[in-house]
Amino acid sequence: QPIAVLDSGVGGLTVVKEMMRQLPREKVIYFGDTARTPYGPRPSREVLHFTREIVDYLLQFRPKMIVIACNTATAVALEDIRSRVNVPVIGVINPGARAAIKRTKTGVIGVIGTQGTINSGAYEHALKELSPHVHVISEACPAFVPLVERGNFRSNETYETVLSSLGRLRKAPMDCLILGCTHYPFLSDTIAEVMGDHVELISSAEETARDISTILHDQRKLARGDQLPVHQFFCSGDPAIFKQITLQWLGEQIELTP
Ligand code: DGN
Repeated sequence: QPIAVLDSGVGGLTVVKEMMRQLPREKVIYFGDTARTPYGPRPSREVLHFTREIVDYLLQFRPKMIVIACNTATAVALEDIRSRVNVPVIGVINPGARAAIKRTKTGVIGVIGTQGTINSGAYEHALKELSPHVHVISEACPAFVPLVERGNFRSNETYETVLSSLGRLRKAPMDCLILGCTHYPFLSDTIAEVMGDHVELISSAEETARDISTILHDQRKLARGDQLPVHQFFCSGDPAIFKQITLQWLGEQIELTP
C-alpha cells in the first residue's frame, strides 16, 4: 500500500525527498496542485475544499497513510481530513514546531510561511503548547512560492526578494527560523545567506518523515521486500516544469501523470 502525499505544488517534494532517504521501501503517490498554486493567499474555506478534493482523488489508490505536505493546508484542513478518512493523516506543522523546540537555545524562534499559515497562528499555537515561554516572531513571505514554482531557486531576483522579505526578521534576535512552508527548503541557501550563520534553519521535512516512520512502525505497516518502489506523481498544471523541478530536486526521473 502506498503513502499519499499532497501539496499545492512542488513544495511537498521536500518531504518526499526526506521520506525517500528515511523510508526507501515506501511507495509514494504524490499530488501537486500546480494549476491552483499558490494556496497561501486563498481564503481558508477554499483551501479546505481543494484539500478535500485531492484527498478524495488519492483515496482511490488505497493509501495506508495521508501526508498533508503543505503548511497552509495543514493549518486549515488537518483535523477535517482526519475526521473524514480512516487512515492516519500527518501534517507538517507539529513536526516542524517540535524540531525547533529541540534546537533553540535562546527560546526565540522565527517562523516564515504563507499568508494563510501565518494568519492562522498555527505555529505559534503549536510552539507554545510545547513550550509556553518561547517567543515567536512570524512573517508571511508571499513572494517565495511563485519563485519556487518557476524553478527560480538561485538568481539575483531570488536574492533580492528574500532580502526584502526577511528585512524585519534579520534584525530580530532569534537562533532558529522555521521554514513554515514546504516550498522554502528550495530557497534555503539564499535564506541562510540572508539570515546569517547564527540562525539555524528548520525544515519540517526531516521530522515529518520521522513521524511517518514511527506511526508505520507502531502499526506494523512498514513496507518490506527488496525491491525499490516506483513512485507515482500527479500534477494539475504544466507537467514540463513539474518534471524538471522534480528531477532537479530528487535527482531521479519520475513517472508523471498530468
Ligand atoms: N507548500 C505550501 C505550504 O507549505 O504552505 C505552499 C502554499 C502555497 O501554495 N502558497
